[in-house]
Amino acid sequence: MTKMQTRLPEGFLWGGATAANQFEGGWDEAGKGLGLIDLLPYGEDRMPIAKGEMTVKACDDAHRYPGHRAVDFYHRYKEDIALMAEMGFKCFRLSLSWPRIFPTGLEDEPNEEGLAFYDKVFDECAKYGIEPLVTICHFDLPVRLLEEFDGWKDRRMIDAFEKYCRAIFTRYKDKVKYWITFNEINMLNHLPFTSCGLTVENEENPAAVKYLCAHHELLASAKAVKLAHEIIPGSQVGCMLAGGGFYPYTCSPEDVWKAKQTERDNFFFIDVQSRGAYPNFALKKLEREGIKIDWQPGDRETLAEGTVDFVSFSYYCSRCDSADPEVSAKRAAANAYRTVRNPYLKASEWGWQIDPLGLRVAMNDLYDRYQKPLFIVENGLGAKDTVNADGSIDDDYRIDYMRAHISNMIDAVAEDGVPLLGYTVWGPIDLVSASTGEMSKRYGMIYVDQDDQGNGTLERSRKKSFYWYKKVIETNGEDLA
Ligand code: BGP
Repeated sequence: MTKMQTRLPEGFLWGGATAANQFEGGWDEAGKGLGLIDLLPYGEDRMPIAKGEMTVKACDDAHRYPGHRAVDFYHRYKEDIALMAEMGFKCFRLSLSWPRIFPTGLEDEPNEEGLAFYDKVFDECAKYGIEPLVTICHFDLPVRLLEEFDGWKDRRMIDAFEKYCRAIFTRYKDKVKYWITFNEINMLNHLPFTSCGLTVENEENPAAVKYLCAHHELLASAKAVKLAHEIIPGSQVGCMLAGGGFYPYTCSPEDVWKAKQTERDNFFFIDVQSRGAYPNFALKKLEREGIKIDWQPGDRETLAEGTVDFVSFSYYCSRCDSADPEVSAKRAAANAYRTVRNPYLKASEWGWQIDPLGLRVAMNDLYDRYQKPLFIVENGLGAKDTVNADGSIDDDYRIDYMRAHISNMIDAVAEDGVPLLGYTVWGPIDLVSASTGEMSKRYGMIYVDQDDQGNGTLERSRKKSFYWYKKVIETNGEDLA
């Protein structure tokens, strides 16, 4: 009989998570090409573009692009990784910028300067014993591929992605063991441009095009898993879900059924990545909606051969669903897509509803469904911080949020037996918000001096939560006080 874990296991991967475009800056340095996310401006056009409702092809002078400088990890990686090490990080989740490595995506050979940058980052991590967890594609791809192939609509994207994967697996095989193929793959349904470069503005049937892109991404993901296992023996590759369960608004069977359907739609893509085949409910749904998947010979085998080793997810909030149109109309913000407001929950300043127990629910649901180890790769509170006269920052609200979530996470592991590889807080060093492009929506335990207009020294300073998280890591989650 296997011994049930009573607390978090030894070697639990505590850390923090970032994404290239929100963190690195250096957007046109050392041969880097233009990435789709470089086109996302600050201001009122950001959301329509992210949702694919407004077409953009290039940057212009009328907009400001906060991702171009982001918070300059590109030049400050040594200082930043030293700060993470000081907090005791065991793991640093970062994404690679595809256009830094293949500037247009069409080259035969990768950009050596781009590869060399991440070598330096990984070597710096190794110095402190920090395990990198690498997202291969976090809302990113070379803009040239959009022009050439119309992005993920075209099957040739799979080859472009495979070429990119081969280059990074080969180069970093001795430095990176943990990989994630696509960040929040289900975001494709909600933010199609941010997620995969898809503009639905002029599409007759947006849903059909989304599923076409998803099919290609799922094949690309499966090929990447197989390739990683071939090139890097012992590597672990995960899928990634924008997580958080859907509660029925009431116990009426109609509400329960509605919530179940929404939740299954949410799981669709990671069902494929975890189990190696399209789930029946999705096949039936597509059939009902008259959407044909472009199955080519070998596709089914590719999916079956490329199932992931672990299931990773972000968790900021739970969601709610109702069959009643009147209730459905009362919506709250919830990480990119709005949800029925849950009257039992309080919300963050940005309206995301706070539900620590929901994390335990989500972990149990995911483990029950997939029976694979989980990895919480994003969690945290986006909040405004005030800098005191002496430079200190008392972010007790952030500590409270993290304490409550970590406590539920430990219960899921220790009381429910859910295997969990690690926990990486989103944006441990303040970075640019994906949804709003703001700096003032801060997740960090390390403050970055920059405002929403891009003014500031970019200097880093430790918040109160820095010392709190350090202690949590030191005690492997025993001391959450
Ligand atoms: C997730 C994304 C991240 C991150 C986070 C917080 O959806 O994977 O890139 O930004 O949400 O969202 P926001 O920055 O909009 O507050």
